[in-house]
Amino acid sequence: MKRWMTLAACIAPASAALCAMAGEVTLSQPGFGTSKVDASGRLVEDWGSVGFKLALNGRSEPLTFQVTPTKLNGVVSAASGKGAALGLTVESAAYRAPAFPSGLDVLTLKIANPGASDVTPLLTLDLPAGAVVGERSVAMGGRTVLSLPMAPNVDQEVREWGACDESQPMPGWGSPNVPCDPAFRNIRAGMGGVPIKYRFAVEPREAVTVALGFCESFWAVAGQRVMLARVEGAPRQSVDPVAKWGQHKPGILTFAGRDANGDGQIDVAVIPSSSAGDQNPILNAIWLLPAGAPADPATLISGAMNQSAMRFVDVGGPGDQAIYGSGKAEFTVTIPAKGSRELTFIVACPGASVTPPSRSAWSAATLLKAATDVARDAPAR
Ligand SMILES: [Ca+2]
Ligand SMILES: [Ca+2]
Repeated sequence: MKRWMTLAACIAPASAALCAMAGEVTLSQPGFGTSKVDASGRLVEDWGSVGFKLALNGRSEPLTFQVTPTKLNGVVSAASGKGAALGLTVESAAYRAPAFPSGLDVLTLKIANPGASDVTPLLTLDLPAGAVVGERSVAMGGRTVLSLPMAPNVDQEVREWGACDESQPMPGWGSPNVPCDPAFRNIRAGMGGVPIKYRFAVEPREAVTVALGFCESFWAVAGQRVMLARVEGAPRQSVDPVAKWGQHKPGILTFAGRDANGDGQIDVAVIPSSSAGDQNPILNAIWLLPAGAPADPATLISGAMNQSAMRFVDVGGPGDQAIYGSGKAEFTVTIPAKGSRELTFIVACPGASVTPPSRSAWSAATLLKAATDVARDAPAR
C-alpha cells in the first residue's frame, strides 16, 4: 500500500517531495526552482549546500540523516530526517514556504537529549567555501543565503576593517556626472531597510575624522532617499543627497568620530530615515583621517586624499570586504536533560535571497502556517 502511494504521488506533476531518487527529497513550488535534501540530509540549493556537525567534550561528529518524504500538518510536502550523534537524537524537517516573491526554504532541527543531565554541544554549520558569516546571517558573494536562529559564536577571523551587516555591494550603480574618484560609482545598498554598517580598528578611545561619500543616481527629486549617518562619538547627521548636492553629484559628510566605548573600534552606520519614501540606504565611500586633519570635500571627492588617509574604502568596489573572514557558524546550544531544543534556519532557494532576522516578519510558526494554508487551498490532484 505504501509503495503504491509513493508511485501514485510521483505521477502527479505538481506533487513536490515524493519524486526524487530513493533517499533524497526535492522541495519545490509551482513556477520556481527546486531544491533537494540529499540522502545524507544536506539541503542543496543553487548557491551550495548546508549540513551540520555536533561536537561535545572534544568529540565531533557529522550529523547524517535518514531522509524520507513527509507531510507537515498533513499537507505541506517536506523532507523529514532522523539522525543521531554523540548520544543526542536529531530530527530535521525541510520544506518550501510560499513567501513573496520567490519562496524560502525552511530547515528545522530538533535536538533531543535523552540523558539525565543537561548537555551543551557545539552545533556547527557546514557551509561552502566563501560563505561569510554575519551577525545573524550567512552570505555568499553578497547574497544573503541563510538567516540564523541566534547569533553564532564569533570564532572566525575578524579583519581590521570591513562591512558587518547584510548590505549588498552594487558595483557600478552610481553614475556621477562630474569628475570624481571612481569610488563613487560603486555602492553598498541596504535593501529592505537593512543598515549599512562598517567597523574600523583604532586605538582604544582614539579620535578620528570620518568622511562619508554619497552620490544618488536613482532619484532626481529631493525627499526620497533620506538617511541618517552615524559615526561613533559624533552627533548623527541626516542626509538627503539630492537635496544637498543634486542627482549624480558626489557629496561628503564629515564627522569628528571617537571610539567612545573604548573597544578599539569605530562604528559607522547609514540607516534609512523612518519617514523616507525609499527605505534602502546607500553609501559610496569612506575615509578615515587623523583627528583635526583637513577634510576638504572637493579634495576628498577628487580622490587626492585616498593614499594619505588612514583608511580609504571604495564601498561596494573591488577592494571592499566584510569584517568577518570566511568562517564557520558555530552555535553553543544547551539541551536540557530529557528535553529538546528546536532551531529554525531560513534558507535562500534558487534565485532568491533571504531577509535577515532583524528585518523579517517571518517566524518558524508563521512560515509553517503560510505553507499549510497554501497547501490546504491548493486544488486537489
Ligand atoms: Ca567603539
Ligand atoms: Ca564606492
